[in-house]
Amino acid sequence: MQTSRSDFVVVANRLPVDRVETPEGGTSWRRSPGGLVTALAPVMQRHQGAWIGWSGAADEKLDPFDTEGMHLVPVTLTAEDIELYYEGFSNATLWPLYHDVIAPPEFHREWWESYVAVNRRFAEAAADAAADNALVWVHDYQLQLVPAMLRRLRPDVRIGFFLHIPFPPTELFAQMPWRRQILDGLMGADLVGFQRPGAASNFARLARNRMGLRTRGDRIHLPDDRIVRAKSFPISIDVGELEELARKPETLARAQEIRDEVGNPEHILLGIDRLDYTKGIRQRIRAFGELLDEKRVSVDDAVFVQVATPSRERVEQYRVLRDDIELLVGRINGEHGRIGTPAINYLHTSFARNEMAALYRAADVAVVTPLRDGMNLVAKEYVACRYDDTGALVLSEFAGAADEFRQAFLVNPHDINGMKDTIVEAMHTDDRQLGRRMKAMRKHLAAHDVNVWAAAFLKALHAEE
Ligand code: GDG
Repeated sequence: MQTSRSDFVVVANRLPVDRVETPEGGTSWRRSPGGLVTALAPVMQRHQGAWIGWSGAADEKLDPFDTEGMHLVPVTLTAEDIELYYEGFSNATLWPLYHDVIAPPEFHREWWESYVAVNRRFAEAAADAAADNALVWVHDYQLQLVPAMLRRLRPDVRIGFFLHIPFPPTELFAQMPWRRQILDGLMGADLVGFQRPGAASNFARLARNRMGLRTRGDRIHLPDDRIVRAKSFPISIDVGELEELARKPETLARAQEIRDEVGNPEHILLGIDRLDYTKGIRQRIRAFGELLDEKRVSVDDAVFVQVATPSRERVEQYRVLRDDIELLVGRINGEHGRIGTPAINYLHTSFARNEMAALYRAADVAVVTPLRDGMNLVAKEYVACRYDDTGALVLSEFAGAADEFRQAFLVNPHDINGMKDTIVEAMHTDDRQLGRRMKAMRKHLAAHDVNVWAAAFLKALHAEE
Protein backbone atom coordinates (compact mmCIF):
# COMPACT_ATOMS: atom_id res chain seq x y z
CA MET A 1 0.00 0.00 0.00
CA GLN A 2 1.37 3.35 -1.08
CA THR A 3 1.80 5.80 1.76
CA SER A 4 4.11 8.42 0.25
CA ARG A 5 2.77 11.35 -1.72
CA SER A 6 2.46 11.25 -5.50
CA ASP A 7 4.10 13.23 -8.30
CA PHE A 8 1.00 12.86 -10.45
CA VAL A 9 -2.52 13.32 -9.10
CA VAL A 10 -5.80 13.03 -10.98
CA VAL A 11 -8.88 14.63 -9.44
CA ALA A 12 -12.23 13.62 -10.91
CA ASN A 13 -15.77 13.33 -9.59
CA ARG A 14 -15.68 9.54 -9.86
CA LEU A 15 -12.95 7.03 -9.07
CA PRO A 16 -11.91 5.01 -12.13
CA VAL A 17 -13.27 1.74 -10.70
CA ASP A 18 -16.59 -0.06 -10.40
CA ARG A 19 -17.55 -2.29 -7.52
CA VAL A 20 -17.98 -5.96 -8.42
CA GLU A 21 -19.28 -8.85 -6.35
CA THR A 22 -16.79 -11.65 -5.76
CA PRO A 23 -17.92 -15.32 -5.90
CA GLU A 24 -17.41 -15.49 -2.11
CA GLY A 25 -20.07 -12.83 -1.65
CA GLY A 26 -17.66 -9.98 -0.91
CA THR A 27 -16.92 -6.97 -3.08
CA SER A 28 -13.85 -5.93 -5.00
CA TRP A 29 -13.03 -3.25 -7.57
CA ARG A 30 -12.61 -3.45 -11.30
CA ARG A 31 -11.20 -0.74 -13.53
CA SER A 32 -14.06 1.09 -15.25
CA PRO A 33 -14.24 0.82 -19.01
CA GLY A 34 -13.65 4.00 -20.95
CA GLY A 35 -10.92 5.99 -22.62
CA LEU A 36 -9.97 8.35 -19.82
CA VAL A 37 -8.91 5.58 -17.46
CA THR A 38 -7.20 3.65 -20.26
CA ALA A 39 -5.19 6.71 -21.24
CA LEU A 40 -4.23 7.69 -17.73
CA ALA A 41 -3.54 4.24 -16.24
CA PRO A 42 -0.04 3.92 -17.79
CA VAL A 43 0.84 7.48 -16.71
CA MET A 44 -0.44 6.66 -13.22
CA GLN A 45 1.67 3.51 -13.13
CA ARG A 46 4.83 5.25 -14.36
CA HIS A 47 4.57 8.05 -11.82
CA GLN A 48 2.98 6.18 -8.91
CA GLY A 49 0.00 8.38 -9.47
CA ALA A 50 -2.94 8.93 -7.17
CA TRP A 51 -6.57 9.32 -8.25
CA ILE A 52 -8.98 11.25 -6.08
CA GLY A 53 -12.69 10.67 -6.57
CA TRP A 54 -16.02 9.46 -5.24
CA SER A 55 -16.91 5.75 -5.13
CA GLY A 56 -20.46 6.29 -6.38
CA ALA A 57 -22.21 5.26 -3.14
CA ALA A 58 -23.68 7.57 -0.49
CA ASP A 59 -22.12 8.05 2.95
CA GLU A 60 -19.30 5.59 2.28
CA LYS A 61 -16.09 6.17 4.22
CA LEU A 62 -13.32 4.22 2.53
CA ASP A 63 -9.60 4.28 3.24
CA PRO A 64 -7.26 4.88 0.31
CA PHE A 65 -6.48 1.64 -1.54
CA ASP A 66 -4.32 0.39 -4.39
CA THR A 67 -5.64 -1.43 -7.42
CA GLU A 68 -4.11 -2.23 -10.83
CA GLY A 69 -1.10 -0.03 -10.17
CA MET A 70 -3.21 2.97 -9.18
CA HIS A 71 -3.43 4.56 -5.76
CA LEU A 72 -7.06 5.53 -5.18
CA VAL A 73 -8.18 8.10 -2.62
CA PRO A 74 -11.95 8.01 -2.03
CA VAL A 75 -13.79 11.23 -1.17
CA THR A 76 -16.98 10.72 0.83
CA LEU A 77 -20.24 12.24 -0.43
CA THR A 78 -23.25 12.19 1.87
CA ALA A 79 -26.76 11.61 0.54
CA GLU A 80 -27.28 15.35 0.90
CA ASP A 81 -24.09 16.15 -1.08
CA ILE A 82 -25.32 13.88 -3.85
CA GLU A 83 -28.65 15.68 -3.95
CA LEU A 84 -27.30 19.23 -3.79
CA TYR A 85 -23.78 19.19 -5.27
CA TYR A 86 -24.15 16.37 -7.79
CA GLU A 87 -27.75 16.04 -8.95
CA GLY A 88 -28.43 19.70 -8.19
CA PHE A 89 -25.64 22.11 -9.01
CA SER A 90 -23.64 19.83 -11.32
CA ASN A 91 -26.45 18.22 -13.27
CA ALA A 92 -29.37 20.64 -13.04
CA THR A 93 -27.45 23.98 -13.03
CA LEU A 94 -24.10 23.59 -14.81
CA TRP A 95 -25.00 20.82 -17.26
CA PRO A 96 -27.95 22.64 -18.90
CA LEU A 97 -26.26 26.06 -18.72
CA TYR A 98 -23.10 24.79 -20.42
CA HIS A 99 -25.15 22.98 -23.07
CA ASP A 100 -26.69 26.17 -24.45
CA VAL A 101 -29.64 26.14 -21.98
CA ILE A 102 -31.38 23.40 -24.00
CA ALA A 103 -33.16 22.80 -20.70
CA PRO A 104 -33.58 25.71 -18.26
CA PRO A 105 -30.83 25.70 -15.63
CA GLU A 106 -32.01 26.00 -12.03
CA PHE A 107 -30.17 28.33 -9.68
CA HIS A 108 -30.41 27.51 -5.97
CA ARG A 109 -28.20 29.01 -3.32
CA GLU A 110 -28.09 25.86 -1.22
CA TRP A 111 -26.93 23.84 -4.25
CA TRP A 112 -24.12 26.35 -4.76
CA GLU A 113 -23.08 26.18 -1.10
CA SER A 114 -22.86 22.42 -1.34
CA TYR A 115 -20.83 22.71 -4.59
CA VAL A 116 -18.32 24.96 -2.78
CA ALA A 117 -18.09 22.61 0.21
CA VAL A 118 -17.61 19.48 -1.89
CA ASN A 119 -15.04 21.18 -4.15
CA ARG A 120 -13.12 22.13 -1.00
CA ARG A 121 -13.12 18.50 0.14
CA PHE A 122 -11.64 17.39 -3.19
CA ALA A 123 -9.04 20.19 -3.11
CA GLU A 124 -7.96 19.23 0.41
CA ALA A 125 -7.64 15.58 -0.57
CA ALA A 126 -5.52 16.60 -3.59
CA ALA A 127 -3.33 18.84 -1.42
CA ASP A 128 -2.69 15.92 0.94
CA ALA A 129 -1.89 13.47 -1.86
CA ALA A 130 0.44 15.64 -3.96
CA ALA A 131 4.22 15.48 -3.53
CA ASP A 132 6.31 18.66 -3.74
CA ASN A 133 5.96 20.22 -7.21
CA ALA A 134 3.57 17.48 -8.33
CA LEU A 135 1.39 17.67 -11.44
CA VAL A 136 -2.30 17.71 -10.62
CA TRP A 137 -4.90 17.15 -13.33
CA VAL A 138 -8.44 18.15 -12.38
CA HIS A 139 -11.38 16.99 -14.50
CA ASP A 140 -14.69 18.43 -15.50
CA TYR A 141 -17.56 20.67 -14.56
CA GLN A 142 -18.22 19.20 -11.13
CA LEU A 143 -14.84 20.47 -9.87
CA GLN A 144 -14.29 23.93 -11.36
CA LEU A 145 -13.41 25.52 -8.00
CA VAL A 146 -10.70 22.98 -7.20
CA PRO A 147 -7.84 24.66 -9.14
CA ALA A 148 -7.92 27.92 -7.13
CA MET A 149 -8.63 26.16 -3.82
CA LEU A 150 -5.73 23.81 -4.40
CA ARG A 151 -3.38 26.59 -5.43
CA ARG A 152 -4.10 28.39 -2.17
CA LEU A 153 -3.25 25.24 -0.20
CA ARG A 154 -0.32 24.18 -2.38
CA PRO A 155 1.27 26.99 -4.40
CA ASP A 156 4.11 24.65 -5.41
CA VAL A 157 2.07 22.23 -7.58
CA ARG A 158 1.34 22.56 -11.28
CA ILE A 159 -2.37 22.41 -12.00
CA GLY A 160 -4.16 21.40 -15.19
CA PHE A 161 -7.91 21.43 -15.68
CA PHE A 162 -9.85 19.76 -18.50
CA LEU A 163 -13.51 20.45 -19.23
CA HIS A 164 -15.20 17.50 -20.95
CA ILE A 165 -18.37 19.40 -21.82
CA PRO A 166 -18.82 22.60 -23.85
CA PHE A 167 -17.94 25.98 -22.38
CA PRO A 168 -20.81 28.34 -23.23
CA PRO A 169 -20.84 31.68 -25.01
CA THR A 170 -20.32 34.61 -22.66
CA GLU A 171 -23.96 35.77 -22.84
CA LEU A 172 -25.14 32.42 -21.47
CA PHE A 173 -22.37 32.07 -18.90
CA ALA A 174 -23.35 35.51 -17.60
CA GLN A 175 -26.63 34.06 -16.29
CA MET A 176 -24.72 32.19 -13.61
CA PRO A 177 -25.14 34.01 -10.28
CA TRP A 178 -21.72 32.73 -9.16
CA ARG A 179 -19.96 33.44 -12.46
CA ARG A 180 -17.10 35.34 -10.87
CA GLN A 181 -16.35 32.58 -8.36
CA ILE A 182 -16.31 29.96 -11.13
CA LEU A 183 -13.94 32.02 -13.28
CA ASP A 184 -11.69 32.60 -10.26
CA GLY A 185 -11.78 28.85 -9.57
CA LEU A 186 -10.66 27.94 -13.08
CA MET A 187 -7.99 30.66 -13.13
CA GLY A 188 -6.22 28.73 -10.36
CA ALA A 189 -5.00 26.34 -13.05
CA ASP A 190 -1.86 26.81 -15.16
CA LEU A 191 -3.56 25.20 -18.13
CA VAL A 192 -7.30 25.04 -18.85
CA GLY A 193 -8.15 22.54 -21.60
CA PHE A 194 -11.33 22.47 -23.66
CA GLN A 195 -12.69 20.17 -26.35
CA ARG A 196 -13.04 22.86 -29.04
CA PRO A 197 -11.14 26.05 -29.90
CA GLY A 198 -14.45 27.97 -29.68
CA ALA A 199 -14.79 27.03 -26.01
CA ALA A 200 -11.28 28.26 -25.26
CA SER A 201 -12.08 31.57 -26.91
CA ASN A 202 -15.36 31.89 -24.97
CA PHE A 203 -13.29 31.51 -21.81
CA ALA A 204 -10.64 34.02 -22.92
CA ARG A 205 -13.38 36.51 -23.80
CA LEU A 206 -14.82 36.23 -20.28
CA ALA A 207 -11.34 36.75 -18.86
CA ARG A 208 -11.10 40.01 -20.79
CA ASN A 209 -14.64 41.29 -20.42
CA ARG A 210 -15.61 40.12 -16.96
CA MET A 211 -12.25 40.03 -15.22
CA GLY A 212 -10.46 42.82 -17.11
CA LEU A 213 -7.50 40.56 -17.86
CA ARG A 214 -5.16 40.88 -20.80
CA THR A 215 -5.00 37.95 -23.22
CA ARG A 216 -2.58 37.18 -26.02
CA GLY A 217 -3.10 34.07 -28.15
CA ASP A 218 -3.88 31.27 -25.72
CA ARG A 219 -2.32 33.11 -22.77
CA ILE A 220 -4.25 34.97 -20.09
CA HIS A 221 -2.17 37.34 -17.95
CA LEU A 222 -3.10 37.52 -14.27
CA PRO A 223 -2.31 40.53 -12.04
CA ASP A 224 0.19 38.48 -9.99
CA ASP A 225 2.20 37.86 -13.18
CA ARG A 226 0.97 34.32 -13.44
CA ILE A 227 -0.08 33.07 -16.87
CA VAL A 228 -3.03 30.77 -17.46
CA ARG A 229 -3.20 29.10 -20.83
CA ALA A 230 -6.57 28.22 -22.38
CA LYS A 231 -6.41 25.78 -25.30
CA SER A 232 -8.34 23.04 -26.99
CA PHE A 233 -7.36 19.39 -26.63
CA PRO A 234 -10.03 17.30 -28.41
CA ILE A 235 -10.43 14.06 -26.48
CA SER A 236 -10.47 10.67 -28.18
CA ILE A 237 -10.82 6.94 -27.55
CA ASP A 238 -8.58 3.89 -27.30
CA VAL A 239 -8.82 3.21 -31.03
CA GLY A 240 -6.61 0.10 -31.10
CA GLU A 241 -8.46 -1.68 -28.33
CA LEU A 242 -11.89 -1.07 -29.82
CA GLU A 243 -10.85 -2.01 -33.34
CA GLU A 244 -9.38 -5.24 -32.04
CA LEU A 245 -12.68 -6.03 -30.35
CA ALA A 246 -14.58 -5.17 -33.55
CA ARG A 247 -12.43 -7.56 -35.60
CA LYS A 248 -12.97 -10.57 -33.32
CA PRO A 249 -14.86 -13.45 -34.96
CA GLU A 250 -17.27 -13.52 -31.99
CA THR A 251 -18.09 -9.85 -32.53
CA LEU A 252 -18.68 -10.34 -36.24
CA ALA A 253 -20.85 -13.40 -35.58
CA ARG A 254 -22.86 -11.42 -33.04
CA ALA A 255 -23.22 -8.52 -35.52
CA GLN A 256 -24.69 -10.92 -38.09
CA GLU A 257 -27.00 -12.33 -35.44
CA ILE A 258 -28.23 -8.80 -34.63
CA ARG A 259 -28.93 -8.19 -38.32
CA ASP A 260 -30.90 -11.46 -38.48
CA GLU A 261 -32.80 -10.61 -35.32
CA VAL A 262 -34.05 -7.31 -36.69
CA GLY A 263 -35.22 -9.03 -39.88
CA ASN A 264 -32.24 -8.50 -42.19
CA PRO A 265 -33.31 -5.14 -43.55
CA GLU A 266 -31.27 -3.39 -46.20
CA HIS A 267 -30.40 -0.60 -43.76
CA ILE A 268 -29.83 -0.64 -40.02
CA LEU A 269 -29.64 2.81 -38.48
CA LEU A 270 -28.16 3.07 -35.00
CA GLY A 271 -28.24 5.58 -32.17
CA ILE A 272 -26.40 4.98 -28.88
CA ASP A 273 -26.60 7.62 -26.18
CA ARG A 274 -26.99 8.19 -22.52
CA LEU A 275 -30.65 9.15 -22.20
CA ASP A 276 -29.92 12.88 -22.04
CA TYR A 277 -31.73 15.90 -23.50
CA THR A 278 -28.48 17.16 -25.03
CA LYS A 279 -28.20 14.13 -27.31
CA GLY A 280 -31.02 15.03 -29.73
CA ILE A 281 -32.66 11.58 -29.46
CA ARG A 282 -36.15 13.03 -29.82
CA GLN A 283 -35.29 15.06 -32.94
CA ARG A 284 -33.65 12.06 -34.59
CA ILE A 285 -36.60 9.77 -33.86
CA ARG A 286 -39.04 12.39 -35.10
CA ALA A 287 -37.07 12.64 -38.33
CA PHE A 288 -37.15 8.87 -38.80
CA GLY A 289 -40.89 8.78 -37.97
CA GLU A 290 -41.62 11.42 -40.63
CA LEU A 291 -39.58 9.52 -43.21
CA LEU A 292 -41.84 6.53 -42.52
CA ASP A 293 -44.99 8.72 -42.69
CA GLU A 294 -43.87 10.07 -46.04
CA LYS A 295 -42.97 6.59 -47.29
CA ARG A 296 -39.43 7.69 -48.09
CA VAL A 297 -38.36 4.81 -45.86
CA SER A 298 -40.22 1.58 -45.15
CA VAL A 299 -39.95 -0.93 -42.30
CA ASP A 300 -39.18 -3.58 -44.91
CA ASP A 301 -35.87 -2.04 -45.76
CA ALA A 302 -34.90 0.07 -42.75
CA VAL A 303 -34.85 -0.48 -39.00
CA PHE A 304 -33.75 2.00 -36.39
CA VAL A 305 -31.99 0.64 -33.30
CA GLN A 306 -31.87 3.16 -30.47
CA VAL A 307 -29.95 2.31 -27.31
CA ALA A 308 -30.76 4.83 -24.58
CA THR A 309 -28.59 4.08 -21.58
CA PRO A 310 -30.27 4.96 -18.26
CA SER A 311 -28.81 8.17 -16.85
CA ARG A 312 -29.43 10.61 -13.95
CA GLU A 313 -32.79 9.03 -13.26
CA ARG A 314 -33.36 11.02 -10.09
CA VAL A 315 -33.20 14.35 -11.91
CA GLU A 316 -36.72 15.47 -12.92
CA GLN A 317 -35.85 16.64 -16.46
CA TYR A 318 -34.45 13.19 -17.25
CA ARG A 319 -37.66 11.47 -16.15
CA VAL A 320 -39.73 13.79 -18.33
CA LEU A 321 -37.41 13.20 -21.28
CA ARG A 322 -37.72 9.44 -20.91
CA ASP A 323 -41.52 9.67 -20.99
CA ASP A 324 -41.44 11.93 -24.07
CA ILE A 325 -39.16 9.63 -26.01
CA GLU A 326 -41.02 6.49 -25.06
CA LEU A 327 -44.33 8.06 -26.08
CA LEU A 328 -42.88 9.02 -29.44
CA VAL A 329 -41.31 5.60 -30.06
CA GLY A 330 -44.58 3.89 -29.05
CA ARG A 331 -46.56 6.05 -31.48
CA ILE A 332 -44.23 5.42 -34.38
CA ASN A 333 -44.11 1.70 -33.72
CA GLY A 334 -47.89 1.57 -33.33
CA GLU A 335 -48.36 3.29 -36.64
CA HIS A 336 -45.64 1.72 -38.76
CA GLY A 337 -44.51 -1.49 -37.10
CA ARG A 338 -45.74 -5.00 -37.82
CA ILE A 339 -45.80 -8.08 -35.65
CA GLY A 340 -42.16 -8.97 -35.09
CA THR A 341 -41.00 -5.90 -37.05
CA PRO A 342 -41.08 -2.71 -35.02
CA ALA A 343 -39.86 0.37 -36.89
CA ILE A 344 -37.71 1.36 -33.93
CA ASN A 345 -35.96 -1.13 -31.67
CA TYR A 346 -35.75 0.95 -28.53
CA LEU A 347 -33.62 -0.35 -25.65
CA HIS A 348 -33.51 1.48 -22.33
CA THR A 349 -30.58 -0.45 -21.01
CA SER A 350 -26.84 -0.57 -20.86
CA PHE A 351 -24.72 -3.09 -22.77
CA ALA A 352 -21.31 -4.69 -22.34
CA ARG A 353 -18.47 -3.38 -24.53
CA ASN A 354 -18.51 -6.40 -26.86
CA GLU A 355 -22.22 -5.99 -27.56
CA MET A 356 -21.59 -2.31 -28.33
CA ALA A 357 -18.87 -3.29 -30.82
CA ALA A 358 -21.24 -5.78 -32.44
CA LEU A 359 -23.91 -3.07 -32.74
CA TYR A 360 -21.41 -0.71 -34.38
CA ARG A 361 -20.48 -3.49 -36.79
CA ALA A 362 -24.13 -4.29 -37.53
CA ALA A 363 -25.10 -0.68 -38.32
CA ASP A 364 -25.05 0.75 -41.84
CA VAL A 365 -25.69 4.27 -40.63
CA ALA A 366 -24.77 5.70 -37.22
CA VAL A 367 -27.02 8.64 -36.38
CA VAL A 368 -25.30 10.93 -33.85
CA THR A 369 -27.34 14.12 -33.53
CA PRO A 370 -26.67 15.96 -30.26
CA LEU A 371 -28.00 19.50 -29.89
CA ARG A 372 -24.75 20.27 -28.10
CA ASP A 373 -21.94 17.90 -27.07
CA GLY A 374 -18.39 18.50 -25.86
CA MET A 375 -16.99 15.80 -28.14
CA ASN A 376 -19.22 12.68 -28.54
CA LEU A 377 -17.27 9.48 -28.28
CA VAL A 378 -19.97 7.35 -29.90
CA ALA A 379 -19.11 8.95 -33.27
CA LYS A 380 -15.45 8.05 -32.76
CA GLU A 381 -16.29 4.52 -31.62
CA TYR A 382 -18.38 3.89 -34.74
CA VAL A 383 -15.52 5.02 -36.97
CA ALA A 384 -13.02 2.89 -35.01
CA CYS A 385 -15.14 -0.23 -35.59
CA ARG A 386 -15.50 0.31 -39.38
CA TYR A 387 -12.06 -1.14 -40.18
CA ASP A 388 -13.23 -2.15 -43.69
CA ASP A 389 -14.15 1.47 -44.51
CA THR A 390 -17.87 0.69 -44.70
CA GLY A 391 -20.77 2.53 -43.10
CA ALA A 392 -22.04 6.10 -42.95
CA LEU A 393 -21.82 8.55 -40.07
CA VAL A 394 -24.57 11.16 -39.75
CA LEU A 395 -23.16 13.69 -37.31
CA SER A 396 -24.43 16.88 -35.71
CA GLU A 397 -22.36 19.96 -36.34
CA PHE A 398 -22.93 20.81 -32.67
CA ALA A 399 -20.76 17.89 -31.49
CA GLY A 400 -17.06 18.57 -30.93
CA ALA A 401 -16.37 15.55 -33.17
CA ALA A 402 -17.65 17.57 -36.15
CA ASP A 403 -14.43 19.66 -36.07
CA GLU A 404 -12.47 16.50 -36.86
CA PHE A 405 -14.89 14.44 -38.97
CA ARG A 406 -15.49 16.82 -41.84
CA GLN A 407 -16.29 13.84 -44.10
CA ALA A 408 -19.28 12.79 -42.01
CA PHE A 409 -22.82 13.59 -43.20
CA LEU A 410 -23.10 16.75 -41.12
CA VAL A 411 -26.53 17.89 -39.94
CA ASN A 412 -28.21 20.59 -37.91
CA PRO A 413 -30.41 18.54 -35.55
CA HIS A 414 -32.85 21.44 -35.11
CA ASP A 415 -33.62 21.27 -38.82
CA ILE A 416 -35.81 18.17 -39.03
CA ASN A 417 -36.28 18.39 -42.81
CA GLY A 418 -32.56 18.81 -43.37
CA MET A 419 -31.88 15.85 -41.10
CA LYS A 420 -34.42 13.71 -42.99
CA ASP A 421 -32.77 14.50 -46.33
CA THR A 422 -29.30 13.77 -44.97
CA ILE A 423 -30.35 10.45 -43.41
CA VAL A 424 -31.83 9.37 -46.76
CA GLU A 425 -28.70 10.57 -48.55
CA ALA A 426 -26.49 8.58 -46.17
CA MET A 427 -28.63 5.47 -46.76
CA HIS A 428 -28.29 5.75 -50.53
CA THR A 429 -24.74 6.92 -51.09
CA ASP A 430 -22.75 4.33 -53.04
CA ASP A 431 -20.14 2.19 -51.34
CA ARG A 432 -17.18 3.85 -53.09
CA GLN A 433 -18.16 7.29 -51.85
CA LEU A 434 -18.82 5.95 -48.36
CA GLY A 435 -15.46 4.18 -48.43
CA ARG A 436 -13.66 7.40 -49.31
CA ARG A 437 -15.34 9.30 -46.50
CA MET A 438 -14.78 6.57 -43.91
CA LYS A 439 -11.14 6.12 -44.88
CA ALA A 440 -10.43 9.81 -44.35
CA MET A 441 -12.13 9.80 -40.94
CA ARG A 442 -10.28 6.65 -39.90
CA LYS A 443 -6.96 8.13 -40.93
CA HIS A 444 -7.57 11.14 -38.72
CA LEU A 445 -8.76 8.98 -35.82
CA ALA A 446 -5.78 6.62 -36.03
CA ALA A 447 -3.43 9.58 -35.62
CA HIS A 448 -5.45 11.09 -32.76
CA ASP A 449 -6.27 8.45 -30.18
CA VAL A 450 -6.73 9.04 -26.47
CA ASN A 451 -3.04 8.51 -25.72
CA VAL A 452 -2.14 11.31 -28.11
CA TRP A 453 -4.69 13.50 -26.32
CA ALA A 454 -3.35 12.77 -22.82
CA ALA A 455 0.26 13.21 -23.94
CA ALA A 456 -0.51 16.56 -25.59
CA PHE A 457 -2.27 17.87 -22.48
CA LEU A 458 0.47 16.72 -20.13
CA LYS A 459 3.21 18.08 -22.38
CA ALA A 460 1.51 21.48 -22.42
CA LEU A 461 1.08 21.34 -18.65
CA HIS A 462 4.77 20.54 -18.14
CA ALA A 463 5.89 23.36 -20.38
CA GLU A 464 6.50 26.65 -18.62
CA GLU A 465 5.55 28.83 -21.58
C1 GDG B 1 -18.99 13.51 -21.77
C2 GDG B 1 -19.31 14.64 -22.76
C3 GDG B 1 -17.43 13.85 -24.21
C4 GDG B 1 -23.07 4.51 -23.81
N1 GDG B 1 -23.99 3.55 -23.61
C5 GDG B 1 -23.30 2.45 -23.22
C6 GDG B 1 -21.94 2.77 -23.17
N2 GDG B 1 -21.83 4.03 -23.54
C7 GDG B 1 -20.54 4.73 -23.66
C8 GDG B 1 -20.23 5.07 -25.10
C9 GDG B 1 -19.25 6.21 -24.93
C10 GDG B 1 -19.72 6.85 -23.64
O1 GDG B 1 -20.58 5.95 -22.98
C11 GDG B 1 -20.51 8.11 -23.91
O2 GDG B 1 -19.62 9.12 -24.27
P1 GDG B 1 -20.10 10.42 -25.02
O3 GDG B 1 -18.91 11.15 -25.46
O4 GDG B 1 -20.96 10.00 -26.18
O5 GDG B 1 -21.01 11.23 -24.02
P2 GDG B 1 -21.04 11.67 -22.43
O6 GDG B 1 -21.33 10.54 -21.54
O7 GDG B 1 -22.05 12.78 -22.40
O8 GDG B 1 -19.57 12.24 -22.11
C12 GDG B 1 -18.91 14.23 -24.17
C13 GDG B 1 -17.09 12.84 -23.12
O9 GDG B 1 -17.55 13.31 -21.83
C14 GDG B 1 -15.59 12.59 -23.03
O10 GDG B 1 -14.89 13.78 -22.81
O11 GDG B 1 -17.16 13.25 -25.47
O12 GDG B 1 -19.15 15.29 -25.08
O13 GDG B 1 -20.71 14.98 -22.71
O14 GDG B 1 -17.95 5.75 -24.74
O15 GDG B 1 -19.70 3.95 -25.74
N3 GDG B 1 -20.98 1.88 -22.84
C15 GDG B 1 -21.37 0.62 -22.53
N4 GDG B 1 -22.69 0.25 -22.52
C16 GDG B 1 -23.67 1.13 -22.87
O16 GDG B 1 -24.86 0.76 -22.89
N5 GDG B 1 -20.45 -0.30 -22.20
